[in-house]
Amino acid sequence: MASTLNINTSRINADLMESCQWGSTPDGGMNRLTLNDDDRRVREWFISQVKKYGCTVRVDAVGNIFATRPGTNNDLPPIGLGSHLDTQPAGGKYDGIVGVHSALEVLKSLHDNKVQTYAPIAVINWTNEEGARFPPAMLGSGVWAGKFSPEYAYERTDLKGVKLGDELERIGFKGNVPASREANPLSAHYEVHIEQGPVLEAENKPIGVVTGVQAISWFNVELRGREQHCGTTPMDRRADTLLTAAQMIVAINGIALSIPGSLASVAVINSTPQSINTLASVVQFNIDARAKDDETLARLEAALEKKCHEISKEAGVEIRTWDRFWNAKRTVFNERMVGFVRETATENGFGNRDIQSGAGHDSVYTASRVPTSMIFIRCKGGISHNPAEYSSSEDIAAGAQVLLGATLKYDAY
Ligand code: HGY
Ligand code: MN
Ligand code: MN
Ligand code: MN
Repeated sequence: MASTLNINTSRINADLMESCQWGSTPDGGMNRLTLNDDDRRVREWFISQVKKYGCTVRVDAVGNIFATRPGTNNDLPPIGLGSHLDTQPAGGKYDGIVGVHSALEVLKSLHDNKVQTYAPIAVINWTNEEGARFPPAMLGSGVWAGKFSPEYAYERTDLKGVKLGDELERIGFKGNVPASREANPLSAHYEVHIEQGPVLEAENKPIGVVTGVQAISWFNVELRGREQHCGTTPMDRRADTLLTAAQMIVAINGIALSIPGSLASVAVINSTPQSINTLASVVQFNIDARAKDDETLARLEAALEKKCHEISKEAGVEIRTWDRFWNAKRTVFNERMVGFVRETATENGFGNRDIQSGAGHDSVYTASRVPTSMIFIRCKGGISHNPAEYSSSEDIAAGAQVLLGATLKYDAY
């Protein structure tokens, strides 16, 4: 039976629009890169909010923020309700942000109704989920889970050579609490997130019961040729580095199309010396490779590497770097946690559509340590990582309502 406790629809939507003032773009989207001044402002706003609702706040050594509301038994690790406030450079108002606001709304609803949970509740903002400024993605939750060291995170640099650790210091969010699950234990983790795909909208369902996340790898590739004069180097006697990269990008696309359940994308490319009449000597590009399971991803990775080396040999252009610098294994969420989401969604009349996530989330890393699952809400046209990203205020409310219900079910079991 649906919990009688209801979240406040107008409040969660007003809060979300308020917090999006930092980093909003004229086209209605968001550009709030992790640890920039807009991220600092929204972090400060978030902390002011949670303090008003009885939370103690801890900031860990990589800037993860844990806002903990006491329960009856504070010897228990809190139930984590988290997501991320950083966005893509051409992002939307909902990816990650909906999750933090859903957690915030659950906190406010519990507080307003004087409901004391048995376990404490921790509302969490994870640092650098997007990995857009400082690759790889999900870095803050990855450090918490022990996948990366804080030192590795501090050394990650953006395109201007700025280090993540220096930015944390600059904005005052390099916390004095160790960035570890031992220092910030959780008993479980729930995350609300927009689907970022077309399935729920196509089936006219507001809620998705997320059962897991596909496998992901990111590569850095650097090709080395030599500068050559565009006007004097005969077409049949070139080692054209940029052309070779283009041939690889086409091949990468073709290979992913040929392997069912896999995806591969190249969205970043740089070449030097960027002169109209000099053939490039160095080309660097990234590959985002994903697949429904680890075996398919391994097959995709091997095929990409083999084909690109063949192209390189044929072109006489060296592959100087072929570096898989990040891999997140396929994740299967905790059955019991998924069950509570499914029950709550059904009780509230939101359907109970099981769905696998194509996107990575902080819940991938929390799931490697504690029982975890996610709640998806429908988003318009499945658009995401785009200023036109949109979820309706009703669907945002539905996500928070399911989060509240599932959290109370987990707390009570
Ligand atoms: O890359 C992803 O899937 C996520 O947006 N970090
Ligand atoms: Mn996200
Ligand atoms: Mn994202
Ligand atoms: Mn090689």
